[in-house]
Parts: sequence; structure tokens; C-alpha cells
Amino acid sequence: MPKTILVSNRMSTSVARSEEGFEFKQSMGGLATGLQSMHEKEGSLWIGWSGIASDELTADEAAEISRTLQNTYKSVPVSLSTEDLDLFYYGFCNRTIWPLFHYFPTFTEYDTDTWAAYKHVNQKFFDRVMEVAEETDYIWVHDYQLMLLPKMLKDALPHSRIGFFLHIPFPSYEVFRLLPWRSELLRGLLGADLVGFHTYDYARHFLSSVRRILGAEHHMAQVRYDNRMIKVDAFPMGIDYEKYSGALDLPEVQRERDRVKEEVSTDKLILSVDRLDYSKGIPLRLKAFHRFLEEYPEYREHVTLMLIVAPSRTEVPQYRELKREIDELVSNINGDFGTIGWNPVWYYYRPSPFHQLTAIYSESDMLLVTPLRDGMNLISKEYLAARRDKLGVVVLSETAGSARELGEALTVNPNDIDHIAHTIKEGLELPEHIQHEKNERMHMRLRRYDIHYWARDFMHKLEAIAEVQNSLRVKRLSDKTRTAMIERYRQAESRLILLDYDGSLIAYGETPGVLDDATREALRRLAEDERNHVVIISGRQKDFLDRTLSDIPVSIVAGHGIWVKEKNSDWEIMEQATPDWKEEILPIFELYRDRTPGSAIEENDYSLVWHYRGAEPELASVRLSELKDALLSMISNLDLSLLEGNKMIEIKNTDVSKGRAATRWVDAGPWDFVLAVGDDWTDEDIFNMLDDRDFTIKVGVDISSANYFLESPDQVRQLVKRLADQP
Ligand code: GDG
Repeated sequence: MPKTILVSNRMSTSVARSEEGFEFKQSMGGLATGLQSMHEKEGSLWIGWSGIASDELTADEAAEISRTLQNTYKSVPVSLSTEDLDLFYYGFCNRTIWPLFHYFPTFTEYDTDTWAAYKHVNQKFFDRVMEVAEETDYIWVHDYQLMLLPKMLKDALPHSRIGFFLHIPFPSYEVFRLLPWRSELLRGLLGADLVGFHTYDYARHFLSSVRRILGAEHHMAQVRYDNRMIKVDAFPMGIDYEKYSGALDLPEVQRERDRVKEEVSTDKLILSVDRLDYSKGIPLRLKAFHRFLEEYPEYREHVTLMLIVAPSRTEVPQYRELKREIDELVSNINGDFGTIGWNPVWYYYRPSPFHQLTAIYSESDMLLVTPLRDGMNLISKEYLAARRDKLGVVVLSETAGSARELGEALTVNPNDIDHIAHTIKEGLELPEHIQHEKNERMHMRLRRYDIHYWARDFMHKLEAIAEVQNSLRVKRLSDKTRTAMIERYRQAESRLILLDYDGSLIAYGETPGVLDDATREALRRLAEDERNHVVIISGRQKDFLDRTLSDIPVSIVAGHGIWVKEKNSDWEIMEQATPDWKEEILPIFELYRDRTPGSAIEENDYSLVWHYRGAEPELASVRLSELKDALLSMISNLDLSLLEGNKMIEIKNTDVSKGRAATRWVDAGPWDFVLAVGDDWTDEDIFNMLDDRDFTIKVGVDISSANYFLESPDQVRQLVKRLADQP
């Protein structure tokens, strides 16, 4: 039975040394709680670092921890040394990826040693996964610490189903490109079958980087890369709604609430909770609170801000600096405004246990959460869920992922202190019935799209894309089918061979587009065999094809079916073609060529082509959809059709197509053996026309009506040679 293997830097159980030996606790945070229910299901296994460096353990202790984790918690620890943690976790993860992905390029360090450690630790995770994984398993890799792992796994277990989820933002291309190791990271991620992000914006940024850095195209959020299809999608992470809304029933939460009520003497309580992190915008939030008290003195002595900061990554200098800055800002506010009976900011620099946190959530009138960047921000969701009375106001930064779903919250620009100060006032004065109305809607969403939904949704999509991959795999022309094909070929007395040119016999961009000698030779032998009729079908101009193939006795289709040449005869033009429409369309093409540097127009006798291979891919993609829009409205009256090929778009008469041109030979049958090879959708007409018993081959992995596919023109050339070698 297939297993689900969860892989993350920290696993859901964390281990700490205690006086009696070792303490095994549930890890804090969204990822651990979120995946817990899935992990509890039979057949799941969690791989991650336990929380204690390997050089702080004796061999016996390490074995004992490993045994308990395996037997009681279905977890397998990866052992990381203090040096690994320094260079990998505190180094590359938290001094390179974290700041850059949160748009802090000035905090970002580019260090080849920490990069080497990142690769080394990803390899350690890989080794561990390989000890337990089988080809049939589902493997779900999490977060920015393990971005190289999907590819390592895909190379070793090509048939396993691999998902990846990024918990932090994926930055825009302009920021991502700053990384010296950008290509390696993208290639690592594209090892997964499904790559998930919290929001569509992050997915879009990722797709754009993949296109611009690796040159891999995408369609409907599916990337075609390395002869595989990779799905990219948004999965906004939810929370364990029941756990937070149900917390109020716990006696310890009740006790804690009573205590808060007793201690907070002001009418209003504002809450702020974060891990210590510069991405969370804590200093600006404190400045905004200072401004609020300055601007609206009537609130002094009536409001308390409870500031909870959970210590984190104190080994990294920026975090220590941030801590100092927060300490100072808190004392400024308390010094400037505090009175004998009133401390404006209550500051706790420590993690709070769950019952305390939820009690404070449910007792606060407002949650002030203003990160400069946040992948999602679960705190904003937890706060709402814990307020079972559906009251409370969330002042939320527009740059938090959760702002996409919590549309009813009061959103702010986290850099705009005046606006935050004003919004605090607005929020404190928001009538209860409006709070209730807003929160009711958000509750509905939080309840429905909870953490269990999130995990299920991801796994379903992973299964679905794995099925697509599978069906593609089944179609790959196997050695067995190839042998059967050759056998059928040998037995056949009359054979039709339809070969597309660019993308099938030669790769795109192979200059100058001329066949190598060995392939020419094979084609000649194939064409000279009396039992064979070989047709080369191309979108190219007839003059080029004439020059290239003049000494080989093949039939030729040029210009996607406008010109046809029977072997050893002259060119004929398909009579339907009338080129008068060109005057109308050409100026539009010219406009787009001028607006898209690097693009070019090819003017043929009976068609117009706009090539954008040389243009900047992002711009080309925008221009392409504009051009298509412009053309579609015009061509409907003109009996023209629009063809989209590989980095080109073509307008030609509707009656003209490769399939139509090929009919004359297909109908001239019966043939004992038919082979058709093509690479883009202009070749689909031909595939559709043929029978199941014919051999139709698509070059490149994609959805197609062909029966089989081959990965590259090189493989097609080899096949042609094998056929030519047959007696
Ligand atoms: C990353 C992304 C994304 C925090 N302090 C205490 C405490 N917590 C718990 C919260 C919440 C979790 O930790 C924090 O989650 P966030 O989403 O707010 O932020 P990150 O830790 O930065 O997490 C983030 C997340 O991954 C999930 O994908 O949303 O954008 O940065 O669950 O409750 N829990 C307790 N005491 C604390 O003092 N008990």
C-alpha cells in the first residue's frame, strides 16, 4: 500500500533534553498542527530534524530518540550537526532565502559556503527519504529549507508522486533573479509534480521566474519542463478551526480569560502576536501605536496594547538588532504616555502556551497584525476563530497572504504609520453589529477552508496530476512497441510515412535548420524503397524545403499545407487560398512587431507569421494575448484561421491545413503501415485523421491525440535510421 511521506525541516514532534531524559512534544506552529490529522492516518511517515544537534547526543541517545520517534510518533529523524545548523539553517535558509523571499535584499547574504551546506543538508534529507520510500509513495516536501529535494527524489524515483508546498512568499522575478543559485533552486522545485503556494500572486511570480530563467513555458498553470508536466497552484492554508473555536470550553482557557479580565483595567485591549522577525513589521506597528496615542489623546488610559513576541533565530544578527529596537520603542511609548495606573504597552518576550494565547485572543477587542510580508499569517485566522462571539476587529496588512481571504478585515499598508493610527481608531469605534456582520462571513470561510480541507485539496490535486503524468508515461514509445512497430514495417508491402520537419526531425533553434548527413542518408534510403511513400510536412516556405530536400525522392507539403509537391513532380498550390486579406492583417502584425523588440514577421505567399522566439518571454506573452484578441475579431469575417505554434502565431486561409494536405496520401491507401510524426498542434489534424492501428507519434510530452510520444527530434532521427536499416 502506498505511504504518504511528509518531509519538513522540523517534524511535528520535537525533542528536547529534560531532567528525566528526553521530552517529546508536539511542535508549535501551523505546519505541524495542520498536517497532524493526516499524519495520524495509517500509512503516513514524517521525516525531519528532531530539534537536537547530532553532536550533542551520544550514539546510544541518538538511537533511543530514533526508536521512540519511529515507534510512537511514526517519524524518522534526519541528523544535523551544529555545523549543519549554523551554515544551513542559520546560514543559507535564514540569511539568504528568508530575507530575499520577504523582499529584504539588503539583509540578504550570498555565501558559497552556506550554499554548499544547503545542498549537503538537502542531500541528507534525500538519503533519509530513500531509506524508507518506495516508487508508489506520495512524498510531500515542505518549505524553503528543502527546495532542492524534489528534483533529487524525482531523479531517483521517477514514478513516485512528489508534492512541494512553499510556506513563505515567492518573490517577483526582479527580486528572485538576484540569487546566484536561482536556476538550481527552480530546477529543484520542478522535480515535484505539484508545486503549491499560499496565493495566486506567489504562483504567478514562480511561473514568471521559471519562464524567464529556465525558458520553460506554461499553459493553464502547467509547466512543461524536462519532458514532464508540472502543475502549479494556490492552496491558501487554513487553520484547525474547531481547535481554536472550541478552546473556550477548556477550563484552563476559562481561568486564563478571567485572569486577563481582572488584570486589564482599560476599556479596550489590542493584541499583537508574532514570532520575532523583521518581516512582521513590529517596529512600524509600535510607531503607529505611538502616533495613535499622540493624535487621539482621548484614548490615553483607555487602551492597552498587549505585545507578545515569541523569540526566534536569535543567532542571526538582524534578529538581535530587532529585539533591541523593539525594547526601545516599547519603553519610549510607556515613557512618553504612561501614568501611575496605566502602562500603554504590556510586552512579553516569550512564547505563550496555547491556553494562554487563545484566552487572550478571545478577550482582545482588536488584533493588530501588520507584517511587511507574510506568506499567509495564521495568527489573523486563529484570532477570528477563537472569538466565538464573532466580535473583534482585525487590522491586517495588505501584504499578508491572509489578506486575500480576509477581505472584510480593515486592511492597511504596513509602512503607512498615519493610516495605521487612524485605522486603529476606526476599528475601536466600529459598531458591534458591523463587526459581527463582517466576522460572520470570515468565520464561514475559515470553517470551510480549514487545515484539513487544505491538506486534502493538495493531496487530491497531486493524485490528479500524477494520473496525467501516468497517462503520458504509458504513451512513451517503449522498446517493446518500437520492436513491434519495426516488425509491422518489415511485413508491410505498402507504407506511408508522414514526417513533420521543425521540432520533429530537427530541434527548434538548430541552425540553419538543415538535416545532418546521416539523417539525410537514412531519409534517402527510406524514400528510395519502393514500398515506401515518404512525405515531409512543414510550415516552412517551399523554396527552403526544395533546397534542403531536392535530391531525396520525398513528397513535400510547405506553408502548413498551402503548397504541395508530389515526389518527382512540381509544386501545386491549394486552389482555395486567396491572399487578399494580407493587406488588412499586415499592419496589425507590424504594430505588434514594433511594440515587441526581438519579434519578427514572416510574410509568406499565403500566410503571415509573427515569431516571438527572440522577444523577452513575459512581454511576448502579454503581447500575444493582445494580438490574438485583435486578430480573432477580424478573421471571423475573412475565412481565415489562426494557428498557434512553437513561439509563433500564424494567420492563413481556413481551408489550408497540414491535415487537409495529408489527406491525399492517406486516402490513396490502403496502406499496410502508416507512421506520422509531429510536434505541435498543427500536427494534431493528421493524428486525428489516422486509425488506432497506425503509429502516430508526438515529439515532446504534452496532451495529444497521438498514440505515442518520443522525447526529442534526436529520438525521431534514430527511429528513421532504424527503419531505413531494415532490409
Ligand atoms: C510561516 C510563514 C505562514 C506564534 N507565537 C506563539 C504561537 N504561535 C503560533 C501561532 C501560529 C504560528 O505559530 C505562527 O504562524 P504564522 O503564520 O503567523 O507565521 P510563521 O511562523 O512565520 O509561519 C507564514 C506559515 O508558515 C504557515 O504556512 O502562514 O506566513 O511565515 O499557528 O499560533 N503559539 C503559541 N504561543 C506563541 O507565543 N502557542
